Amino acid sequence: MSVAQDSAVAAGATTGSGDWVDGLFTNPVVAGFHPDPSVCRVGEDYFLACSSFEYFPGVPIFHSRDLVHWEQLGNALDRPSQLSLPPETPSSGGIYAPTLRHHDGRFWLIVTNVAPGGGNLVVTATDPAGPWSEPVRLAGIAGIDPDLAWDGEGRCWCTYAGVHQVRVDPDTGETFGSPKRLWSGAPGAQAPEAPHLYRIGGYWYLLIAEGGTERGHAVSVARAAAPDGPFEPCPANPILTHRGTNRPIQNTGHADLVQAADGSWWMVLLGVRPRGGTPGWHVLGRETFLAPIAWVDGWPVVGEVGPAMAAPPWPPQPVAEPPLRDDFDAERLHPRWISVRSRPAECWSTTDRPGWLTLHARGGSLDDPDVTFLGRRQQHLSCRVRALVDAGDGRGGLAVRLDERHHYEIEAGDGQVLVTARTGSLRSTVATRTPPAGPVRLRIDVVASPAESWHPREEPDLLRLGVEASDGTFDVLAELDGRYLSTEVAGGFTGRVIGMYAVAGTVRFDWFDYEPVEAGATPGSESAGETIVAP
Ligand code: 6LW
Repeated sequence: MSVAQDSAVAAGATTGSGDWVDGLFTNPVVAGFHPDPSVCRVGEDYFLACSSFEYFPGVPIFHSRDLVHWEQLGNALDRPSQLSLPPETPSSGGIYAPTLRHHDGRFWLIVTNVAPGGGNLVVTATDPAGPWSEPVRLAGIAGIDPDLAWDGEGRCWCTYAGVHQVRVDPDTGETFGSPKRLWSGAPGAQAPEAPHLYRIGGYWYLLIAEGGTERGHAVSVARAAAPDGPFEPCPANPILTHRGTNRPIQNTGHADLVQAADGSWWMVLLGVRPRGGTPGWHVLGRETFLAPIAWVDGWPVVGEVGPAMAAPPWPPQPVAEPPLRDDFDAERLHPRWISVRSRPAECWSTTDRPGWLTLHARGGSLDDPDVTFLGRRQQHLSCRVRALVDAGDGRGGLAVRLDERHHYEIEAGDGQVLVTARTGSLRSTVATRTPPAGPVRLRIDVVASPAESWHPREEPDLLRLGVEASDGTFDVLAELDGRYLSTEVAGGFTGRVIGMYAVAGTVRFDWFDYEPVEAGATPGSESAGETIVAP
């Protein structure tokens, strides 16, 4: 790797969105748990949607003008009437892969809610920032990963995992005829899914994922003269996979294509960044990556998806980075804040004590499906999170959550601060402290292991949980191995979410800081040359 690439990689690691330095852009372009990307273009504007599983609101929607810098506009499913995730919804259930399209003056989003009473849902909007419509349910489709494509006669085809297809009326949810099996990728390959259907030139192209969303993940393509086949597989399939390689980005698959305004073609896809020894643990979930597409003999060709790649041939259009500190002065919350399954209005407020976020416990703990929790995705391999917490009327604090069975937290209340770790069936209080009276600054530092692991059992990262004094001194109560909050240990489709919670009474938060730390720097260890990256 050249020096230029090195510096681009380092710069890219500092933002949740992609970066663009010296003619290179950095991957991922949407960091943290943002899987199953679907993309469309309207004029010079690109829009992107991702899956969101058990979190509310659901389906984050992003905007970009250069495909590299993305800004979150909102969430398509942000009202309880659109998104029901009852307590029986398991973690990694709920909202699976969406498809986002623009057709006939409207944005269309189709998605599966894999929750009791869910199903395949279509919502529409004229403004992708919202509001999105109430959902229309497609009762005739029993499968995940639905796609919508319209043909020249205005007929709408819904193609979904399997790979199956049926004609639909997305306005009413009606299906016409029986679903038909189209193509299933390589014979014997597991999980043919994530289909997207496009009319490009004289052909209909069917892009799918196969091999499962883990290390065997791949992208394959077939084409036909008609939207319902018969499909001819590309002789070069799979057109993308990183399986069996030592590339830093793994699990590449679940892709979508978009043609840029200048006529060039691009792919968005999911991938992961494992760290540590073997088998490699990814802790941020599946993230969104970008890669250029070439067309050769009528087939799309995509090369290796790298952490730094040649930038598109148009000028960069950076987006405003959200501030490091959320001080809860505004009544509304930034759309990046997500809660577990629901966010009842009576459980949170920014006006109760103006300038503070007030959380009211509602019975459940972090081990339960109905905890009062407000968090954001961890988007950087190394980062520092802190909050000023007033637990005078309750118990709560800061948590790093993968699911109900995998979370670390530092909690204030009853005149004490304690660190608790839940990994699988084991739950343990790791450390306690008696802080001075009054609001307390809780802090969690996530410190990534080096990209090249020196030991086969090395952890992907370390999490330091503790209390910060007003002069910044960090009293570390516990240092915990990050592998237990990874997908390879916990399973599932999500990634880490870091946030605030209340498990008893009322807990108030004056502010919440999330600071990316450059790869190689050591947060919390000033002597080791700490680098906090400005927004
Ligand atoms: C999604 C499937 C997949 O529905 O994982 O990676 C599933 N691909 O297509 C959950 O995101």
